[in-house]
Amino acid sequence: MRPHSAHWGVFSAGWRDGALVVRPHPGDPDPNPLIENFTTAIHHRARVTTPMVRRGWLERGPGPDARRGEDGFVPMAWDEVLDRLATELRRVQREHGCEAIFGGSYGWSSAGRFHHAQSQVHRFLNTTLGGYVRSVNSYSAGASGPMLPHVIGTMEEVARRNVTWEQIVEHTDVVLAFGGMALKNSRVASGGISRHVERDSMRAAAARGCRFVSISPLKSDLPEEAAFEWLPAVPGTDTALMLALVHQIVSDGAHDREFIARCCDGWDSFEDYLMGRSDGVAKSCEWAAPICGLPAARLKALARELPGKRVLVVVSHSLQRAEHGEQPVWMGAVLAAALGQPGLPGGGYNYALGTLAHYGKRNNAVPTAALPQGDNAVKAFIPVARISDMLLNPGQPFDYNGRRHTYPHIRLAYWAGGNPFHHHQDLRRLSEAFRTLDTFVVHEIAWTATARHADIVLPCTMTLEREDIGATPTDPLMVAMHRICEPHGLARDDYDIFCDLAKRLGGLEAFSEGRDTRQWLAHLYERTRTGLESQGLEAPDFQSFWQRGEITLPQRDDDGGILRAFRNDPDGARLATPSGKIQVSSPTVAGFGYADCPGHPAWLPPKFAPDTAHPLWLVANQPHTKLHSQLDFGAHSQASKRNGREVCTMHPKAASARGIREGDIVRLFNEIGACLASAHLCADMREDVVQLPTGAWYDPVLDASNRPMCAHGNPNVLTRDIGTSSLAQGCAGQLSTVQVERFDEELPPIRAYEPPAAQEAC
Ligand SMILES: Nc1nc2c(c(=O)[nH]1)N[C@H]1C(S)=C(S)[C@@H](COP(=O)(O)OP(=O)(O)OC[C@H]3O[C@@H](n4cnc5c(=O)[nH]c(N)nc54)[C@H](O)[C@@H]3O)O[C@H]1N2
Ligand SMILES: Nc1nc2c(c(=O)[nH]1)N[C@H]1C(S)=C(S)[C@@H](COP(=O)(O)OP(=O)(O)OC[C@H]3O[C@@H](n4cnc5c(=O)[nH]c(N)nc54)[C@H](O)[C@@H]3O)O[C@H]1N2
Ligand SMILES: [Mo]
Repeated sequence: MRPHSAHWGVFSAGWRDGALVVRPHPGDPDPNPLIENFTTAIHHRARVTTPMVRRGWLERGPGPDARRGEDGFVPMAWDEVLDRLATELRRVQREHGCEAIFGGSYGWSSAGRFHHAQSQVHRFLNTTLGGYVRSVNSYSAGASGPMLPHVIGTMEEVARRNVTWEQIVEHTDVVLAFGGMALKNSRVASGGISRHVERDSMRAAAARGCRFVSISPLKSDLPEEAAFEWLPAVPGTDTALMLALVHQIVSDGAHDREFIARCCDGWDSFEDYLMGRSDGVAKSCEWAAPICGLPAARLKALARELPGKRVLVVVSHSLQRAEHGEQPVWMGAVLAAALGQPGLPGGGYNYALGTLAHYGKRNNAVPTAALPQGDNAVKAFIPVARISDMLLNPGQPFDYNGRRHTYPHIRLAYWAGGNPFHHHQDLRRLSEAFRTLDTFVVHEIAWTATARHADIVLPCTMTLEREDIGATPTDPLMVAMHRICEPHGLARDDYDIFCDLAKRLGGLEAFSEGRDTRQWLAHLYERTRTGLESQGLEAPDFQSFWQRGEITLPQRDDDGGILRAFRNDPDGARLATPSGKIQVSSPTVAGFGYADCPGHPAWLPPKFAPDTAHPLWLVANQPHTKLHSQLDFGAHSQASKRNGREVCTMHPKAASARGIREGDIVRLFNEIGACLASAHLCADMREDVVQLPTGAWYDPVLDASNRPMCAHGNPNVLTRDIGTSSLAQGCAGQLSTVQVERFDEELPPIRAYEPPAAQEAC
């Protein structure tokens, strides 16, 4: 057994009687079952075994093509495919400049820090061609990333260097968890996670008397260990609920005036809005109750339990992955400020705590490995979730964070380490968008829908087939990720593919700096070693680290980050906002003049809410059996499917009104698209919600009436490709509106994992 690491846990792996066996790290108190997905994935038929070129591209050359996604593929030897790709990269650069190359290439790829595919592709494009059109922000935090710095501080500070689980166990009286804190989510961290502490921390806090309140459409968003109270609010209405709590607290005169005067800016104009002095609508509990679908008395009672307590407000990533997603992120900070809590141990506002294992943790006191990406000479960029808009609207303007920009005209897109047919919305529109390209290049381990839409598919190794370093700044264990098996088929490391391409483009030295993989690992490890050495700690050399398989890094004191420092000394440790204080209102944001993101947090009713045609909310959240779409074909993910389909969960009353029983195959649909799923009935959820997680591989087919649908259950055929607002333009894929009906036609087979048959060129 040898050590290895994934975004979902540290483990060791080896072969027993011809089968791959994985064992969680012995120090992990609550291991993540997702590691089981590896056991059957490694040689699965869905793996890409050889370089492939789309037949239409080969026969007619680069150019827009409606057959992308449906065409056949021709296998090609590595040397020939890399020659052709190098020639095409040069052509695009010569004819259109690097502004025509999209290398934004979003995606999580795998945990090793050297083979981090996004860093590899960015470094390659920077060092060999001079740059590429990039993307900013993430699908995780598309709205909060740009919003939080206007209000309180960067995402990193507010999410990652703030309240710890240790503080919650010791100090917190009430955790208000908007969007819950589901263990399925906090089991994951990019770069790896060695100890899953969330379950035990919640249990210990609850045992001490800490009260957890989960505001979420699904009861399953907090574990039993938290012994929580559940407020099943209507999706997308958290801002109204928070406004009502603050309205009640202010009406009772229970807000912390001293903290507000000392640490906040712009309270008065917000209070005018809150109390209805500026718009004639008091944001009272009676006002919010019908919006949120909760009794006013319950909201009032909750508001009255908060003043004087150590209260922690948590807003999950999911809340901001929706129309007007900026508002709950801002309002969460204002709620905590009204209670005077920011900066207190275990109190205040910790955006996103519980949504990933990065948050609620101490930070390492030494740096960990990261591959430098080089300099990008191209200035053009897009907010990451505007990919289809960019490809479909070259030359058109778009708003972002107070400025107006223009979409570049992209001819070539280069993707490594991500699956846009997992992460993006309105997948049929995305298909159309990729068809506008001259050339689409994808490095993949498996035949995802993204690979199927590519012109050039290059098979890359998966993590178990190569050596790497697993590390993240919020986990003390740095892991020597040993190779567990040989590459599948002709797969090669992303790094080696880029080296061979760089050589053809005359940029090998700049890209590789003359190092092979082992030499890079030793080079990247050196930063950590010197960090240890400079603190007088044991600083093993690379060979010793590699032989030991892991090393435990020192961590910083639990000092409460910028918010504690600011609370203790508002003048000396000003926040990085324009006023140096918490911006309850923001003249900067008001100055942008966006109707969809005004100058203080506000309730903005969604444009897309349930109606008679689509009466149910769709909650398209993270899957509990995999990370995104990764290893969807693996054992653990497959075991949760029924009839090969993804499972959607709905309330028994919503089901019986539609003649749907447990296990029936249903069709979910709206004006965007449709998909099949197997229905699971559950009373612990709102009646007006159907939940279908992301992650099932896109499997487009036509039904008996020739209407397109996904046979497998990918919810992104149902989500709208709209930005959260003109400010952040983030992904709004968490919520949609749908109708559901029993599907009585003959079931189409699932073909998502069948590789395209190798064809001969004509
Ligand atoms: N409707 C809806 N949509 C969502 C969300 C939602 O809540 N609702 N959530 C969003 C969020 S938060 C996120 S982060 C995104 C996630 O979206 P992605 O990060 O794009 O999803 P992954 O499935 O992790 O994609 C990683 C891909 O990299 C491949 N890969 C793995 N290792 C390697 C490697 O070493 N090299 C290369 N070249 N490839 C590799 C995997 O096979 C996989 O296809 O989805 C977003 N989409
Ligand atoms: N197992 C697993 N864990 C993961 C991931 C994964 O793919 N698989 N992905 C990881 C990544 S990249 C990220 S960014 C995080 C994402 O973290 P999140 O985005 O927070 O995770 P989700 O599961 O999408 O959403 C959490 C819960 O929010 C609730 N919710 C949805 N809409 C609303 C709303 O309007 N109001 C309220 N109050 N609640 C709402 C849903 O019931 C949902 O279960 O998860 C990480 N963890
Ligand atoms: Mo994410």
